[in-house]
Amino acid sequence: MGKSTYLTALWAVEKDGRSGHLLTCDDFPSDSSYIDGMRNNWIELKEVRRTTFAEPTEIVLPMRSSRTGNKINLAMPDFQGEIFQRVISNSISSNIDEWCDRSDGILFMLRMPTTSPEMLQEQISPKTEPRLEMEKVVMQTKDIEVAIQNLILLKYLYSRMGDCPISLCFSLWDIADNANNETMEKWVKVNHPCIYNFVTEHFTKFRFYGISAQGASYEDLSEEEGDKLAEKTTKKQRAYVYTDQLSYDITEPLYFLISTQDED
Ligand SMILES: Nc1nc2c(ncn2[C@@H]2O[C@H](COP(=O)(O)OP(=O)(O)OP(=O)(O)O)[C@@H](O)[C@H]2O)c(=O)[nH]1
Ligand SMILES: [Mg+2]
Repeated sequence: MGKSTYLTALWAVEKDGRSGHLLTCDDFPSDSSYIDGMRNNWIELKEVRRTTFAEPTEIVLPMRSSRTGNKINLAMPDFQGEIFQRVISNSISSNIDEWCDRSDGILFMLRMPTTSPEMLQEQISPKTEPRLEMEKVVMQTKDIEVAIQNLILLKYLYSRMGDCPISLCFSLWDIADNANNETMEKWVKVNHPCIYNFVTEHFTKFRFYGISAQGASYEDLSEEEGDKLAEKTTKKQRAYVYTDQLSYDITEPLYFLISTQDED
């Protein structure tokens, strides 16, 4: 969750090549109509549309490293989240396999549902109707716990791409619960130990990020909050990433994937 919004924020912030971030645009993509359309929504604090197409749309951004000046053509797919559910049900399209084969690294975007104590309470409440006719219940992909779905996806990516660099990003970070300001690595270890273990045991080059591509939730924004966000948009200080501190350089998770290639 949050893939298209992140790509949109990236384009909106880096488009003019003057951000001073690790990566910034060096030229215009050959066709920017797709991301330009979403960018307008992002600037106006409106949701980007749900991605409807099944096959990945390739977005290629010609970028430059501010460390070395090297030019880097960043190719990223935007696709409907459901595509990966096909990996889980073992019906992977050859297109996805091909994407994996020609990629240098993984930007894995996930959002884990937060389970409130009330919800748990409800599930075990004696008032809850027992599930009748159990023999008729057919297990579906959507019934698999989100953490397990993500593990299956990571396993597929690892089997296809091997030990490549990976940035594991928790999206919608502005509404995440990290009251103690733990470092991202510690937060993932404590809150999502299965994912933490899989990543650290299989990949040598990994980093964990929190990403807020919108800067805030758009729901119930007061006029004042909207004005503040608009001001941040102008200053390129709305979207941010978090590792052990907050940074407005949302190219950090991408740069991490290619940093070993970006040498003088
Ligand atoms: N609070 C908050 N909400 C966000 C953020 N990024 C995305 N969202 C919301 O999360 C929902 C999904 O975001 P998308 O960017 O469309 O997610 P996606 O991964 O592209 O989803 P599909 O294309 O449908 O697979 C939308 O309602 C967004 O408004 C964020 O940084 N903060
Ligand atoms: Mg999308």
